[in-house]
Amino acid sequence: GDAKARLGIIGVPFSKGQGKGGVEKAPALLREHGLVPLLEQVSCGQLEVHDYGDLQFGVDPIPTEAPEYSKIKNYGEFMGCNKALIRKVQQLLQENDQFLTIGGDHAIGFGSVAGHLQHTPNLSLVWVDAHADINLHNTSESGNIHGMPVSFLLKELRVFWQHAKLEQTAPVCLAADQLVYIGLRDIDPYEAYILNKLGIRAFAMDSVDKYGISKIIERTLDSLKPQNKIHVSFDIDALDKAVAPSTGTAVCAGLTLREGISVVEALRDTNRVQGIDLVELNPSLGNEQDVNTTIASSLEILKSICGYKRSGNFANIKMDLFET
Ligand code: 6HN
Ligand code: MN
Ligand code: MN
Ligand code: MN
Repeated sequence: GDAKARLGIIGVPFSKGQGKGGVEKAPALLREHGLVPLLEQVSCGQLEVHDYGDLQFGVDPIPTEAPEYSKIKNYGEFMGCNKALIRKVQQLLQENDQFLTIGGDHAIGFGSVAGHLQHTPNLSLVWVDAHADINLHNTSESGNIHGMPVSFLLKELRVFWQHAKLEQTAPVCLAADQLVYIGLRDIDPYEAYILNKLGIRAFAMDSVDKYGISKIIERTLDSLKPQNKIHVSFDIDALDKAVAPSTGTAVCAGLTLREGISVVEALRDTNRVQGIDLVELNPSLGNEQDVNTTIASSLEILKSICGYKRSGNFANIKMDLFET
């Protein structure tokens, strides 16, 4: 059969992008729930999973020429973690065909996608989330940097982050026309302004309701350059509270688990998904059943991205039953 594809996993127990503790426990918890053997099983032996453990990271200083960054909560922690992640993702891609980053909060979406871009400049990004995470330091109402990672990635918004010296840490950036959002339903006014101004494709929940998820998936795939690799950044709060209650910024009326699975199955079937994030699972929120439900949903999403087929999979069976 085909050579096995290699998937590298990195845990990023970072929680300083927002105010709630607990989200840093998700990588260890998903491992405890058998993440690694599960992903090897569902891919019917097609995937060789390498767990690189948890990222080690430090704190960067706030640039002295940018006093306005001190309005952002934990900028130094954010930059320290993401610089380490940018390097680590490049290592993962040298040693594997695909990588999975497990958060932590969504602030790590910057380092995960930026690291990916430095290895593979021809990249498209699908951001599955209730939120747009595209605030600037001067538009954020909360000061929480998990609401800003996308703005660090886009070429069109670099001018607003001059003091972050991104040309040193992440010179390759993303063009706004290679970003697609799915699942949005809680967009800040300035975020809506930015999305509109840059003409970013954003399929909010009203579009999902109006056209159905299969149409949204079709339009998503149509808008990505067919030669590009794909990064899927999946914020578990994209899913409805009923299936993902244990998350820090839950919003009602989200994607059903089936809609979430449909999205990642379709992306997976392009064979172009090279980077994946699963973020914002917070086991300190909700009761035991909430936590178990959210873990189960997270694992279903990851299973599907990694090759689980609801229609069955006989790619790697050993016995040819109808032979002779
Ligand atoms: N997330 N737009 C809000 C903010 O604080 O900027 C919410 C951000 C949520 C971020 O869910 O990854
Ligand atoms: Mn490579
Ligand atoms: Mn997010
Ligand atoms: Mn979110």
